[in-house]
Amino acid sequence: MSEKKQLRIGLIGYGFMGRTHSNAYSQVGHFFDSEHSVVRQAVCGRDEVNVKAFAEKWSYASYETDWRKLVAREDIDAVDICTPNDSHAEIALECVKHGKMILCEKPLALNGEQGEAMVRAVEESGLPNLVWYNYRFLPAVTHAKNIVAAGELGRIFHYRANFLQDWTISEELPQGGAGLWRLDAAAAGSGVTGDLLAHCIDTARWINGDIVSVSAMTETFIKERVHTATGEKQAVTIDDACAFLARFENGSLAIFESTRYARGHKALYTFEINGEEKSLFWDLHDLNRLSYFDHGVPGDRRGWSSIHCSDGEHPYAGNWWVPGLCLGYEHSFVHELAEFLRCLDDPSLEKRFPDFRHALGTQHVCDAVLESARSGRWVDVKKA
Ligand code: SOE
Repeated sequence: MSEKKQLRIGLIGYGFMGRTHSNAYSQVGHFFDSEHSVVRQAVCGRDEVNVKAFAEKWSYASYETDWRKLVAREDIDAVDICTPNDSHAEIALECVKHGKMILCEKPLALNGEQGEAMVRAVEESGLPNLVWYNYRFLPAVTHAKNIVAAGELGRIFHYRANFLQDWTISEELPQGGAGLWRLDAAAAGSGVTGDLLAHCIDTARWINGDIVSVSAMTETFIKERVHTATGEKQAVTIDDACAFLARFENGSLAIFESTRYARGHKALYTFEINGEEKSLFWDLHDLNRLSYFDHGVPGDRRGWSSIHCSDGEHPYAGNWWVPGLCLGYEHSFVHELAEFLRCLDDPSLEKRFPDFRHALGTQHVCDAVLESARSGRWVDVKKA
């Protein structure tokens, strides 16, 4: 048996995202070839009973209750930051000091200023780095990217995306604490803009290029919620909903919308792109399908078709089961990790995953969106 290089992971934070990443660590070696084997070396969380139970359930070799200890450990090669957004920058900068590669949950940081410091640090160190914008790596989404990159759509006119949820409509829902930190701007940075629109923006920039300017509106529908830290009602400082118009560098126009108040929608992420020759549409609730319209087909046969991206020729699909069988949400994380390993094996290869600098570009769009909503004006997006 050939000796593989080990990539020993230290995971900090083990909530919902900790589980998706741990699943990727456990699966990737079974389905993707690499010179590296991923080792679940340690997991870190403040509650010893819970973190120990997580380590056992997900086969981590050890656990820590102090993240600084984990980052300093000699037997850790890469740190996965799965904590709330307000700690990403501090942990990432500490990782750089200790020479650790970093895999960071999205969004990169609370804002562009923090993001810039993170990018400077990782780029000066030369350490490999990744941000978990996972949706890019679903076969149908990567297929859309490849079709657009091949120039098949011709001139692109429009991009539109939505990410709709409904889980915060109740006034009784508190803000802050485990599971609910996304409702507290101090921990999250923003509401739907950084949490949900950041995904839409990442995919859009990847497929359709840079966004140059935005005009946004936001709303906070529930003005006060009990904070779990104090037990008192406090002002809600996140955006509950956000919609914005955007101009892309390629001249196309966009409209983006996100809310946690779209009753009936749990995670309806959709995007559509309209070109002169073709249009594409994708829907997270039917994630294996890419809807495809080709104006080149004779008029009497022309119409939207639905490509089930599960054939051996579709991105990533051939690494899994036999043609026609479905993949799910969790596979997107496995694919992103596989792309990271591919570049670790051969750093001269072109990166197909978002690194800190790509994620900073998305962070700058989010900042511009929030500034536009505050000022009521169009705002130019800073380049990353
Ligand atoms: C919020 O509900 C959330 O879990 C986001 O934080 C994730 O990034 C998104 O993929 C699903 O929704």
